[in-house]
Amino acid sequence: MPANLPPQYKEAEERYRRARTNEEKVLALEEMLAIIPHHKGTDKLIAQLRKRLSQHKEEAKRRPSTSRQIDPFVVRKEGAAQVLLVGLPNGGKSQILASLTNALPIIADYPFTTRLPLPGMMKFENIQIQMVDTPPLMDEYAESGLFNLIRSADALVIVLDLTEDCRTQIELVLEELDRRRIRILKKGEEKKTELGLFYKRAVFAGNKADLQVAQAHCRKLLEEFSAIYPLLCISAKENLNLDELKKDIFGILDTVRAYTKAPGKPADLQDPVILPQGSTILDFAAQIHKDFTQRLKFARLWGKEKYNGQMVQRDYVLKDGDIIELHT
Ligand SMILES: Nc1nc2c(ncn2[C@@H]2O[C@H](COP(=O)(O)OP(=O)(O)O)[C@@H](O)[C@H]2O)c(=O)[nH]1
Ligand SMILES: [Mg+2]
Repeated sequence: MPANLPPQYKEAEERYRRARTNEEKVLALEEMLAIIPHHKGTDKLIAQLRKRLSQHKEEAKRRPSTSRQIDPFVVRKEGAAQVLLVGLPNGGKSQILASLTNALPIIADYPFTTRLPLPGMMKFENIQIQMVDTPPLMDEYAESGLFNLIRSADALVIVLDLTEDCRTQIELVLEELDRRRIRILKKGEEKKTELGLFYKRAVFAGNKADLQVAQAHCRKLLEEFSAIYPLLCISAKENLNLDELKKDIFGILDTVRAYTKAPGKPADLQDPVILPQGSTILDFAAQIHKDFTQRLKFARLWGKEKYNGQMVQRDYVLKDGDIIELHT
């Protein structure tokens, strides 16, 4: 075994040793091959790894993992919404997850460090949003699982690398999504339901804004695209604009937060009821208690702009921040 292999290699090798399925072994081996330095001393090892990789791939084809096994590309939704970090390799998706949540992804400057989705919870004001780090869009191994995950997500953060031209990256990403019948909605565009097509809202985040080379690309990105998509430049490493990013993420979720209030008592603003935009007082009541939908007579409302305890009917459409007193 050649000396001075990087620690990441050792970690991947450990994952390989512990892997129980062929799929897991393939992932670990590909990672090892991506990390291993190429020189005379490693030639033999690389050849061995390649051979083993093709054996495991063959094996995996012949004996696909049984259905009992848990699919790592299915991420159970938690919190108010599930938002995916997607993009090309090295944009900083994993770094963004690390900066926004408590999750501990592997972050490194070689491509394909992230092979499986990894969730983490992000606090935004009084709610928790689930952020999910994902493998890059052109990862063949991840392909079908990844695009299924994207189809079921509530929204996306499309991560761009500001050290390179962003228009090219945007075109590539949109093309990859489009090939899988996933369309990104433009600003102001209504959510559509069309057979066989998946419409998603997304924030475009140009990352690495801390770097000097990023400045010109950031300006160009804002100039060209900010009229079309929600967009901003951030630095996940230096915590630049991350609060703005959180706001933008909440903004594309198409959800409202409403609060219950008992007569004569203040509302509990720590515990919102989270509903899709367009929800009514009746939808709100149904969330609080099944019976309320039958028994509800009217509601009083305290909103941001007007309605000082004003009476509203069951079909009143909620706005973010509404406080509601239900009367039965
Ligand atoms: N300067 C700078 N580098 C970053 C930033 N975010 C990530 N990186 C670096 O970019 C490389 C790729 O990051 P990673 O999160 O693994 O990218 P991923 O492939 O999209 O998950 C790593 O070397 C990171 O340290 C940032 O905000 N600023
Ligand atoms: Mg990554």
